[in-house]
Amino acid sequence: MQEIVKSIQNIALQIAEELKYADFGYTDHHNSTGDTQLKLDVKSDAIIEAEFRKNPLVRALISEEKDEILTLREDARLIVAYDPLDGSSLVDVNFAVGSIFGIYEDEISPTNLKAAIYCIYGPRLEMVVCEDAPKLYRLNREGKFSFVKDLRLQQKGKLNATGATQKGWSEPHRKLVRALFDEGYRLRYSGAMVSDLHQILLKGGGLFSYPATSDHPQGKLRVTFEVLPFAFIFERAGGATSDGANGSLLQLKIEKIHQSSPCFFGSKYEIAKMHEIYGEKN
Ligand code: AHM
Ligand code: MG
Repeated sequence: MQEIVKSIQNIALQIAEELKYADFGYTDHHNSTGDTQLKLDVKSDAIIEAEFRKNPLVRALISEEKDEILTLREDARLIVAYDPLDGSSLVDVNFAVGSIFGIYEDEISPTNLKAAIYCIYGPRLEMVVCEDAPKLYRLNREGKFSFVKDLRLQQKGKLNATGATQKGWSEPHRKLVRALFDEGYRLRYSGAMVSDLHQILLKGGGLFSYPATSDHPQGKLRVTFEVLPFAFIFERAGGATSDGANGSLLQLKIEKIHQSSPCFFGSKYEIAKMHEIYGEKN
């Protein structure tokens, strides 16, 4: 996995540089989810593809910005699924954004997920690498990523981050959000899942949810390169996850590379609370 981490470090340095100076206007193209691609989405995708083309361990790439799986070589085992620039529509307002990577062996399924890595481009350049447990690294003055600490969630947090338009929320979701605020939770939601989940991990707990809504019953966030990598990290940090109906996100079945799922990531307390409220007869 060290070779993959090295490739992602090179990627992070290049994308961070682009973010500082490049044009962040729109292209004339849409990706498979229907979003208009920003020049920075396309540029970040190209940086990642070029870097993994040099890595002999990578067989194929699945990207938010590519309609199909891209095979690089047949004699390797790893498939890297990635969101090149999560939260890219927030670059114009200068918020922190990120890149997310799921490293799968042989095929795309939760049990074949061997590592999850994300980079966050904020005031500092940071990277979380998770195989057995998530570890935080930060770029130092010498231009190297140095280890900062292990990330561990407490049983219960204080933050509540929930996405999608409220007019499309279900009754159980409204109740859950209300219940957490009534317990004293604070609202935190930037609109970039990397930043919002990073905040919950670093502050020790809380709930991030992107629920099913009336207009998007399968939610918005994509399973292979957004939901599963973060589910892997949260569960290995001592937290829990759910799709809102069947339990852990790490039990999802993958049918299409761009499929989405409702998703909940948190400490154990908030996920239990979610099951309690979603399970009630309404
Ligand atoms: P993106 O990958 O096109 O940037 O979209 C994903 C983002 C997530 O980072 C974030 O949690 C969500 O979309 C925000 O959506 P909404 O504004 O509907 O809450
Ligand atoms: Mg994204």
